[in-house]
Amino acid sequence: MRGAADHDAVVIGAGLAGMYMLHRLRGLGLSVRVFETGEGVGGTWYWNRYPGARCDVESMEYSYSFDEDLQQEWEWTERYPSQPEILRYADHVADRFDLRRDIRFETRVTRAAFDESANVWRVETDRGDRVSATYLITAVGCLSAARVPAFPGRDSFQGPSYHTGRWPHQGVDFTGRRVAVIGTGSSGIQAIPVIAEQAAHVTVFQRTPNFSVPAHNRPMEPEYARWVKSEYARIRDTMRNSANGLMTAAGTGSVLEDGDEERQREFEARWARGGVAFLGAYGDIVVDPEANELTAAFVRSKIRDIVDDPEVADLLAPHDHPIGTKRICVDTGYYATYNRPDVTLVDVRRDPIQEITPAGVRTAGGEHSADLIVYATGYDALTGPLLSIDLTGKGGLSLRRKWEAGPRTYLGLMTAGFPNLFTITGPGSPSVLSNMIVSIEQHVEWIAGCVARLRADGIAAIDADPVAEDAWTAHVDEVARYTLYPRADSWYMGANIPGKPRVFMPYVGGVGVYRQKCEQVAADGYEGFVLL
Ligand code: N01
Repeated sequence: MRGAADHDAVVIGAGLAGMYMLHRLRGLGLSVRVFETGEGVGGTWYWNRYPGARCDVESMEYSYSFDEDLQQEWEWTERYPSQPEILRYADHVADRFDLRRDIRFETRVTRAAFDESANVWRVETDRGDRVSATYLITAVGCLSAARVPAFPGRDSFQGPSYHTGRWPHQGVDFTGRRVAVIGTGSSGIQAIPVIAEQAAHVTVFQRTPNFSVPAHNRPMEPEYARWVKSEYARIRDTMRNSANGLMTAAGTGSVLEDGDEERQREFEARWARGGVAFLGAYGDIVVDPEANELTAAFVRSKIRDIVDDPEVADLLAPHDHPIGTKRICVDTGYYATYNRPDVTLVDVRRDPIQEITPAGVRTAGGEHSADLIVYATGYDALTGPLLSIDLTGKGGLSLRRKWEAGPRTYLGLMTAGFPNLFTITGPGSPSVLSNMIVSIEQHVEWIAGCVARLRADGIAAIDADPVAEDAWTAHVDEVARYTLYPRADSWYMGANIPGKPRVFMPYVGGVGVYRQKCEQVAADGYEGFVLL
């Protein structure tokens, strides 16, 4: 079947998606080459080694389900897995399934072009590889294109500076140092309390306050782990068919149906339990503005309760976006950190950053000296990692050109004009709105099923039908508009990147609904795709 290609498939990325894709394709008897920029496997969990880095999905749910022995044998030590523990898990999976022999590390794919005459992808890397493959599968992650804003004078800073998503492997010693942290998204909110414990002083530069709920992390309770393992078949099934890939069902009632006391009780109970499930209290929190405001008001009241200085509490309380429309943060002691005498909050909306100087950060109000700068400034999300590769499809069509006005995909799996190119958790799929590993497994299994079918039927290539793609892209937009999501200047909307089209990129229709749609499409002979 391979014809003239060097490999049946090239997979870009050896994070949790690329690793499983390799395993599945091998299972079909395919020859696979994986290219990975890092020195090791793990993707997000390889790069994000900043202090406090931890997944906000619980350990028992943030793990592969494809291998029964693996899910029974692996022991998680905490309710939420820390970055080092997830990286150990990724390494274990790589060893267990002997994945490394097909992965070329420290190698970035720079270009890939579809050769119509041979129906193959020609792939180039920064190490000079030139290989061809029948299938090209991107497993590049949704939040892997780290972004440091182009502050004037950025390179003049005399001390070290680090982006949270490109953290040095040997770690950073903050002892006795004055640290500037720019950014208060999930990464900043996790890192700030841990850095503050070590550093002499921390100055936090906040542009937009974020809503955060407590994690209440704790050691894993062995009886709980045993129970989940004994019920895994049922629990995984629930997760796969849920709205967001989690095992706790989201509420379906309305915030507005409950009286004040009942609602307060519900929010308190969720707050005490901790984690992202807070937003699952009711079904209309990210849909109905009034329901949303009542929920937001509860979190603001918690911030005021925790933070001693009312002015600082006011600065930390978000007012500019509906709760949940930017990814809700999950923290350990974040708000309480501002009660420390050695932590200062600078509101850069009122007092903007003008430049980075050799000695620190200058805002309109003056210079804030620092020995070290931490950029917790986020990512060019979803499209960024794909467009950083020079991808060319049929007729010399470049993906950058095609997506100039925003990503266009069919099911987030393929984009018309780029035959045999599959995008794991691409824009237009639930991806970042879900428990990523559930969405990764669903995509990997769908793609493997599709490839098996193409090979069995002797079909050289598959492409998205432009009509189906238009309809899906419109549907993704339509469903988002039904919610409050488009109201926020979030990275879901591309709003954090100057000049990026303002488009809601992930599919908000729910993991279970989306899975059914994908399965139906396959069962109907790949409806909406063109078989070449
Ligand atoms: O990035 P972000 P992140 N001047 O984009 C600020 C996942 N994740 O790395 O909001 C000043 O959320 C920016 O301000 P604003 C999770 O999905 C998960 O923190 O643009 N400030 C914002 O405060 C998450 O959502 C976990 O006004 C500037 C911050 O930098 C996603 O990754 C942990 C600025 C960026 O926040 C990204 O999170 C970590 C500028 N010029 C990450 N530019 C867990 O599982 C940007 N900012 C727990």
